[in-house]
Amino acid sequence: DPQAPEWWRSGVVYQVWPRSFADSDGDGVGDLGGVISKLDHLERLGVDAVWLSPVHASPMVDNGYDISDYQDVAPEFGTLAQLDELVAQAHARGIRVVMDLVVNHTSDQHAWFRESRSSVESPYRDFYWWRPPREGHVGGEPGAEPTNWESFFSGSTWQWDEATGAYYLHLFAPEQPDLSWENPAVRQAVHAMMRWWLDRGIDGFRMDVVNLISKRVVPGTPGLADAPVPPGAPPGSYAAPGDETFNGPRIHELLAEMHREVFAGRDAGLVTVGEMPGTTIEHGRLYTDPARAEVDMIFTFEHVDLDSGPGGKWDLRPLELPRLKATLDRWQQGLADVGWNSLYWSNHDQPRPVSRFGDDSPQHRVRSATALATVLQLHRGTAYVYQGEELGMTNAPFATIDDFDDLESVNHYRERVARGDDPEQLLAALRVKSRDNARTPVQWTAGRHAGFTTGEPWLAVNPNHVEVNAESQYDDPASVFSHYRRLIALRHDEPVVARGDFTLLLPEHERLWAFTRRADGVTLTVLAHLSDGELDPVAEGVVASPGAEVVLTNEGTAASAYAPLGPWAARVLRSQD
Ligand code: TEU
Repeated sequence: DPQAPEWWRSGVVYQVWPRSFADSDGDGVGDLGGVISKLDHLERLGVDAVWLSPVHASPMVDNGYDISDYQDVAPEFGTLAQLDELVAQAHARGIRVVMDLVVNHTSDQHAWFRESRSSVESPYRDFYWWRPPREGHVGGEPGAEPTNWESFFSGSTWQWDEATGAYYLHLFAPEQPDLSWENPAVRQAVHAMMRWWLDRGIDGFRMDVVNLISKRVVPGTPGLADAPVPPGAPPGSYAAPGDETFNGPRIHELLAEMHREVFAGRDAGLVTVGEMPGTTIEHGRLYTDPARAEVDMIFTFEHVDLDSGPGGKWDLRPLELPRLKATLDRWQQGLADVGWNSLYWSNHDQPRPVSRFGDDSPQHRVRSATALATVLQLHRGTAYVYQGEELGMTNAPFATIDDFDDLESVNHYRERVARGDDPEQLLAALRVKSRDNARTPVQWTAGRHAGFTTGEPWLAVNPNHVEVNAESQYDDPASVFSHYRRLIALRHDEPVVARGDFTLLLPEHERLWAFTRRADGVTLTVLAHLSDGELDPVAEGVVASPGAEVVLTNEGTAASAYAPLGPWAARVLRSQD
């Protein structure tokens, strides 16, 4: 029921990354007109809400995650009036609209930062983290940075600013200075901005890296501590901060305050989801416990870190199915009695799931995309679908470094090549993990530029749009799109999906992902064979329950409940006590 206050428990949120969704004016960049023009697609899919990645005014150093005006729309995306129209048209179809909230940092072009950097006397000075050089060092020289922290986007997190002779903190790009949430004026300004958006009619926020807003301040100057340097790292290297910035000492207080100041007393249907890398189950329970009133749910990262080694995201590791199952299972158990999970395979920062967790060869692409969707969405939690995932879009065939756009990829490549690493090996890792894989234009048709734009797309369209596109999938019951549609309908219609307990079966099995969901005498059994070949579930140890009926499958003609599973087959069984 879309009117229910907690619609999101059985609901599905569709993420639009506007730059690559649909272009309505032929400039090669997706825009709000494009989103409006595709509301039919979303309605047909059956999603409950859209999460719109940032469309705010921005110099686009990090594709909109660097906001220069929180209360305006970037001209390449459209106007505030169009955003209002999108909200109205979405609401008319029963689809809610969730905005991105990027307030760990602003753009360096935001008025607050321009003011802040202009003078040490500025009333905005303490909106950001300004610090003197390390004692005994000269500002701007290597090693003089206030801490040894390494930025998410390579290099130091500290930028020397000649004008006032101080460093400012940026956990991401230098053009993304971190706001100081220690300053009550920052908090009040952000809360006011959030209320302004809710008054405009939006339905909630996805909060960008919101668990980074409380930095661990230790008494004394500069008040921030070095991160531990991994053993064997050359002296003077930067180190990724951990407890110094993630889930800091005031984080729960700050989120509770935000909830009080912004959400209390408003429409119970509003939804909040905090993006929270580096979060433990213990913190996850605190963040999402309704009694604490912080956020409704969080995005965690453990399951998308399993194919990385100790060297971080570019240090490729093979993915082992038992570890993936165990990770999701731990979160299911951890947030079973309090709290709530978000379920996602992909977003604009992650490679395409069918290429990463499935098999994107022509032979297995459709089956593996649908098997993965089935498994994920029948866990307990709110399900997220990232644009193109519902079409089975794959990673892109990037040939050279010039084919990449994202600053994370490009900075990493440059820094490592300069250090003497092998360019071919670096490229191999970028092809697997670059965020650009998720950012190629959505494939609407088999035609020119996949129907994304009538102009020249800002990032090349994947040539496989000839086979993989929306138009060819709508009326094909065997398509990825049709399967997502049935799956979303099942989530809505079957209360056990939101309410039921979760039991993982055969946790050590390397090819079978099987679990049950149970509530009110109803049991759903999910069986997914995540590999080529054939698998007999009963022979592998699944106990057949009498009277189980197949309610969803990606196998085409319905097999019997416990028949052997073909390559990448997924089957959902329902039985009643
Ligand atoms: O991402 C934050 C984050 O922790 C990661 O997703 C990170 O950017 C990525 O894994 C690097 O490998 C959020 C946004 O989703 C991302 O697009 C922004 O670049 C980032 O914050 C800064 O705003």
